[in-house]
Amino acid sequence: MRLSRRHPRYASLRVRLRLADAARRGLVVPEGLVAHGRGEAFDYLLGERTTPSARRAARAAALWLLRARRPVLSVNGNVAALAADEVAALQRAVPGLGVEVNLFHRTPARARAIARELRRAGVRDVLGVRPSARIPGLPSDRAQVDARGIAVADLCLIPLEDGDRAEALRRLGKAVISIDLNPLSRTSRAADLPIVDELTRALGAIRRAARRLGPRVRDGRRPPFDAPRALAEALGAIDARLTRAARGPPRRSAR
Ligand code: PTJ
Repeated sequence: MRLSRRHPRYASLRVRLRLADAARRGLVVPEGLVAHGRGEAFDYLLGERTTPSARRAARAAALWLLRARRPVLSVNGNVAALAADEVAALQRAVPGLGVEVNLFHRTPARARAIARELRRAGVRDVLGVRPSARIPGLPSDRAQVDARGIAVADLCLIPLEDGDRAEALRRLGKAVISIDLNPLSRTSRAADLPIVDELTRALGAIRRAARRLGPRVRDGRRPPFDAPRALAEALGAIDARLTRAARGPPRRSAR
């Protein structure tokens, strides 16, 4: 299908094409397309841009990642399809960042295809293709993890995650950074550091912040982050947009 650059929703249509193509290649499950639609709806309400609050969260996330002993980024089908290049770039900016395939709808073939996509983009040492440990108390396939990755991580960066696993990771004492456009989701609410922003924008913002901070900030404690405030600010941004829209289009002055 050919898309016109002049279409007012060109950027969004391009992303949809990319996801649909990834679904045909078996990277993304049909449920992933539905999840994307939910994300798009929240992005629309947020104004399809990174809010100042999300930018602050991304900067804090960069510092947490640089100071972690063993940080791991969890990758599912949607993340591989939309952001494989950004994942590779973030791994370059955060030395020691593990990248692990972790799937809700897991088949060995799908895990291998996602790992291939990540390697093609330049990700080094992809974990999770052959899971070797389990997160206790989780019934879904997302419990299957890599003994060298999420199982031993002190910090997990979890984009487009489900609430059950976010909560299970926290119960294990791991620090959790989420990327989720829905500030009301259980994942956003469970995270120690929720980033309410679109996946590729958020990964890019974290990478740029990590590059600016550089390795000199490595030593030191993780500074506290006010997660309830970040979520309230995201809801406030949505509220402000809806309130403006409800007032109707700006009146033309009668001159
Ligand atoms: O590849 P698999 O098998 O691991 O499955 C992946 C999906 C996404 C299907 C699975 O994790 C799932 O069902 O996720 P949920 O529970 O629907 O949650 C996805 C969350 O991500 C929702 O809150 C969406 O609003 C949000 N979301 C969707 N697309 C984006 C997003 N957040 C940020 N950026 C996006 N592009």
